[in-house]
Amino acid sequence: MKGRVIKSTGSWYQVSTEKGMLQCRLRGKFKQDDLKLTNPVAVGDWVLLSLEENQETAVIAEILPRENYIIRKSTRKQTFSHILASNVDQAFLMITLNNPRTSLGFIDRFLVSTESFRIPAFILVNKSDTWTKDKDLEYLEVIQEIYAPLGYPVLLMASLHEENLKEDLRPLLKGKTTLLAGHSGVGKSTLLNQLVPTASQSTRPVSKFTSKGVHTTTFAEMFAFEEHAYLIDTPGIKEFGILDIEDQELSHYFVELRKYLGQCKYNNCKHINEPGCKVLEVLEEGYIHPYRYDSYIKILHEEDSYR
Ligand SMILES: Nc1nc2c(ncn2[C@@H]2O[C@H](COP(=O)(O)OP(=O)(O)O)[C@@H](O)[C@H]2O)c(=O)[nH]1
Ligand SMILES: [Mg+2]
Ligand SMILES: [Zn+2]
Repeated sequence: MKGRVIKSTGSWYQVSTEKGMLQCRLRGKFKQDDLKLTNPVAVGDWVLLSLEENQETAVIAEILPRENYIIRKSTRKQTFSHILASNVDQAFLMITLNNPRTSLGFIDRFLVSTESFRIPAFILVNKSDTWTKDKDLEYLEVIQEIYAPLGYPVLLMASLHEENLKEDLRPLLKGKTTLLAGHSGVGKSTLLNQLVPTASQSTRPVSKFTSKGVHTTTFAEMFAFEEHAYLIDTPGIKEFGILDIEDQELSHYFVELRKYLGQCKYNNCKHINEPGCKVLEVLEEGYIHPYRYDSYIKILHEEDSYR
């Protein structure tokens, strides 16, 4: 029997099948290609099951090949990664402009991880009701100026207050599995509760003292928005992992750099300071945003084990 993992709570997995929801577990160890993972089975995985004798629970016999996946660094083991979700059709990155401000570096790391699988990404700028200062609006302008022209739609919202979000987002969500990601406290669960009232995901105020949201969602979980449309709520993420990307490959995942690849003098150009580098040339001419180039260089210089 085939099913899709919609929730994991450590040792048990909730799997949606044609016979309804089944509690499933793993038997033995799974071989995980070359990935060093802290979770063998991820939300979004398609799996093959065999029913146990009681007919009420099942064993996951096989994980079907993943079309794509989004990972983050394990919080416990430095060189390990944790698959947040797999087999997603598109990703919503929710961000906020203040308390706390989502950094451009964080956005760019996320976009590298979605681009590596060509997963379409949207940027949801939430809590629009709190934008009172010039510096919020200036930051918003920078975000719109950078990402919209690259093909990442920038949507503004106030998930706590808007009534029509469900209708507004319905055309985007239809027929797709959508990953909802972002720092803790930005309002992901609040949005999810608007879209899927039965989800009743717990939400919690951002702490006044630290401006850091308290973790209320500990595991990713998938919810049906309507038939064939799913949303995956993820726990707040500090950093995304970028796995197995070679130096020369990284620029493939910056859409605006990708355009110029093959035009540098050296075919192994990393676009740092090489002579005849096309990327540096167009950066100079203003065709690449300096903040994006900055992110590129920062990710390039990170330790391999962190990528
Ligand atoms: N002012 C304002 N607060 C919001 C909005 N959306 C969510 N919040 C609040 O932000 C806090 C964190 O929300 P939550 O959905 O738990 O964030 P999550 O960690 O991303 O799931 C809660 O106190 C929400 O009520 C919004 O649009 N405006
Ligand atoms: Mg949450
Ligand atoms: Zn170059």
